[in-house]
Amino acid sequence: MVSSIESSVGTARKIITELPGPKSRALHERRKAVVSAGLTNGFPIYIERANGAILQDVDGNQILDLGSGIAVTSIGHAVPELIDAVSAQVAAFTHTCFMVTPYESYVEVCEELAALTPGTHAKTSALLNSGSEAVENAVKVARLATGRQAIVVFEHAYHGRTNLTMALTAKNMPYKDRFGPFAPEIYRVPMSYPYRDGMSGAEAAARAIKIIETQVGAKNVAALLIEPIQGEGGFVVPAEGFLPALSEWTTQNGVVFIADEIQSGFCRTGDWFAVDYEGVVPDMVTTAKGLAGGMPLAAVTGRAELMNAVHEGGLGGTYGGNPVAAAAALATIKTMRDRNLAGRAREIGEIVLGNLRSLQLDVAIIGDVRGRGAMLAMELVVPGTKDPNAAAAKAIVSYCNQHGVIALACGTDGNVIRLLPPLVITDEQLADGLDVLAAAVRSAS
Ligand code: PLZ
Repeated sequence: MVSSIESSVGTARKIITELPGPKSRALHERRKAVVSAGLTNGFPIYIERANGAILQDVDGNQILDLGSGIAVTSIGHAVPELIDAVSAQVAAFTHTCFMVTPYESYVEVCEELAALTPGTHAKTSALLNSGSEAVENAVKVARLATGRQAIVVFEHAYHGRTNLTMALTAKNMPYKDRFGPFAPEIYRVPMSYPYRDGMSGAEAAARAIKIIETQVGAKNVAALLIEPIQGEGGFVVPAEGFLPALSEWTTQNGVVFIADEIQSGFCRTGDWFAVDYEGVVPDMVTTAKGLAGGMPLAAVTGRAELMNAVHEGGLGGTYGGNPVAAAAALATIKTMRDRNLAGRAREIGEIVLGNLRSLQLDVAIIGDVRGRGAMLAMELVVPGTKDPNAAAAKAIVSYCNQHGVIALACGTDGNVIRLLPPLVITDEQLADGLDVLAAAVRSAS
């Protein structure tokens, strides 16, 4: 078994060169000649191998990963179950195209999705390659099944970078600027953002619904698409009651409620899905990222009557549900179940929220600390105000990187630091990362 080869990656952060080191810097020069300048690297250290929550770069530095490749490697790096499942599948066959000749693992992944996503109704899925593609397909199906066109999205939303999903995404720079024209029939309404709007969930839902009803018309709306906890837009956790109220309104009005759980799903928030927290049952769920432990796989899972309304051949793609990615997903889900990673996410949440809240008492730049499970953030402000402090976020990320910790910024105003550690991170690793983060915050204050 490939997994029995012992990893050479240690379990602690260890910095042996300046960062990025000489080999990374040389690779970065090579990159510039051949990789589009449109792609940036938050932290240009080149990775050679990884294990658990530690990345090892080409210069031999060991970096603590508090980002999981943007919420993807939730089960950690180089997990034996995943290595074995993927290796065995590569040896068996790598591709047939599910639309040509099917295979069992595709069906098994869809069975897992039907069982794990909220609600006991009959559900079917389509497997795709990326989160953006899953969102695109959810919108296609919702429009076809309802015979309506309008799609309602929220302020600060992020749903992808393809043409349709750029239109669904809120933020102009860097995602949309000069890439238009964008797809029509997309309407944006205010999100519940307790730190900034001070509204209850019910009030914020009423505000959004009023805008939909007066400016779009309920009967024109095919779907309401929402991240139950927003990701790129700033880890905005809506006030309690917001999601249930919207869900109820969609049910009353024949609107498809689509939960985009691409970042928040698969144990990240301490449940299989973020909507589980308030018992909301979406009509459709989009998933990707954490689903397959790093292999590219995404899915739309929805009520069978919606998903099956599509004519034969209406959904598909060459690689969607690729056998290697499907094997990775099955190993990932099993690992999450066996190791109770949802429970571990809740523990991580308690540790980190407690830590950041006490730090907040000491410094003036942390306006808000929020999150659930292992999807955690602090929003940085100019002291004494609520004005976004993107400079502080930038300084904190850079300090963390210089000290061998990956932390990511996000937010419409770029002023939020988010933590998305692998759920297998140890208490020691987490404490180490939080120490570096606290030093970074103090140095930026
Ligand atoms: N929906 C909620 O978080 C991807 C994007 C990073 P893809 N988020 C990371 C970047 O700058 O491109 C995401 C998400 C939510 C959809 C997507 C899109 O998923 O797999 O990146 O297409």
